[in-house]
Amino acid sequence: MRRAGPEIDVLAAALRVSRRTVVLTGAGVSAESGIPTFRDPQDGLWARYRAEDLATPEAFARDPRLVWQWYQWRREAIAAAKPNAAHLAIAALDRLLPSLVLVTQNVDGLHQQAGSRSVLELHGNILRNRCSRENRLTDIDTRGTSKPPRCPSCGAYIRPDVVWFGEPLPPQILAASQAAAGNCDLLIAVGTSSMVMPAAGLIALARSAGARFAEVNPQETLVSSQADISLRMPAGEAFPAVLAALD
Ligand code: BV8
Repeated sequence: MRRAGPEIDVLAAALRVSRRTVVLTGAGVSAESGIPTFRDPQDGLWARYRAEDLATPEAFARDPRLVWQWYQWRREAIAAAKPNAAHLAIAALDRLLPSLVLVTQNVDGLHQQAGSRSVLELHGNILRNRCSRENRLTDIDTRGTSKPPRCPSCGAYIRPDVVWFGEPLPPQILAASQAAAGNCDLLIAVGTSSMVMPAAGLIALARSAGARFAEVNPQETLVSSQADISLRMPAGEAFPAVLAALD
C-alpha cells in the first residue's frame, strides 16, 4: 500500500471533521477492476467506435443490434470484474461516516458489490433492462442475445436501463444528489474527468455551498485547479491509505 503522504493526511483530516460528506465517482474508480474508462480508447472489435457515439438513443434507433452487442460486451467485462481496493475502502468509509452520500456516474454496480449500502446511480445500471417504450424494468433473460429482445407486452425493443447522452437523468436521483451536494461540507470527486453534465455540476454546487472540494485522480482534469485537496494518484491507492490514516 502507498505510504501515507501529506495529501493523504490532509484528506483524512478533512474527513475527520466533515459532518456531511459527498463522494462522487466516475469510471476511473472502476479502472483498477479492469473496466475501461469512458475516455479510454476502446479495444478489439469496438476500437473504431467512441463510447459517446454508441451511448445515445439515436445510435440505438439507427442500429439496435450494434448498440445491444456493445452493451453485451460491456456486461461480460463487468460480470468478470471484482470491486477493487477503492470500492472496498469507499464502502468502509460509508460505514465509518454515516452521513456520507455516495453518488456515482458508473453503471457497473461495483460499489454495491463492495458493500456500499446506498448508491445514487445518476446514469442507471447496465445490469438492468427496461422496455424502450413503456420504460418498465424487465427481468427477461438477455444472456447470449446478439440483438435486443422484444418487450413481451408491447413488442418494443428492450434496452439497457442506463441514461444515454441527450436523455434526462432520473429526476429523484438527480434531485437527491443535488440536495446532498448543495448541503455538504466536503465533496470528494474520484475517477472522473468531470466533463459530463449535469453530474459534474455537483462539484460547482458543493463549492458554491462553501464545501471543501477534494479530487482523487492520477491525471489533471477540468476542475483540478478548483480543488482544495488534490490526490494525484489512483483511487485504489489513495482510499486505502486515507482509511488507514483515519484509523
Ligand atoms: C442531459 C451511461 C438533458 C451510459 C453516461 C453538447 C452536446 C450534446 C450534449 C451535451 C453537450 N454539452 C453538454 C451536454 C449534455 C451531455 C454531456 O454532458 N455531454 C458531454 C460529453 C459534454 N449530458 C447528457 O446528455 C446528460 N443528459 O444533459 O439531458 C436533458 C434534460 C431534459 C430532457 C432531455 C435532456 C446525460 C449524460 C449521461 C450519459 N451517460 N453513462 C453508458 O454507460 O453506456 S455518461 C458516461 O460518462 C459514464 O457514465 C461515465 O461515468 C461518465 C462520465 O465520464 P467519467 O466517469 O468522468 O469517465 P471518463 O472516462 O471521462 O474519465 C475517467 C477519469 O478517471 C479520468 O479523469 C482518468 O484520469 C481517471 N482515472 C483513470 N484511472 C483512474 C482514474 N481515477 C482514479 N483512479 C484510477 N485508477
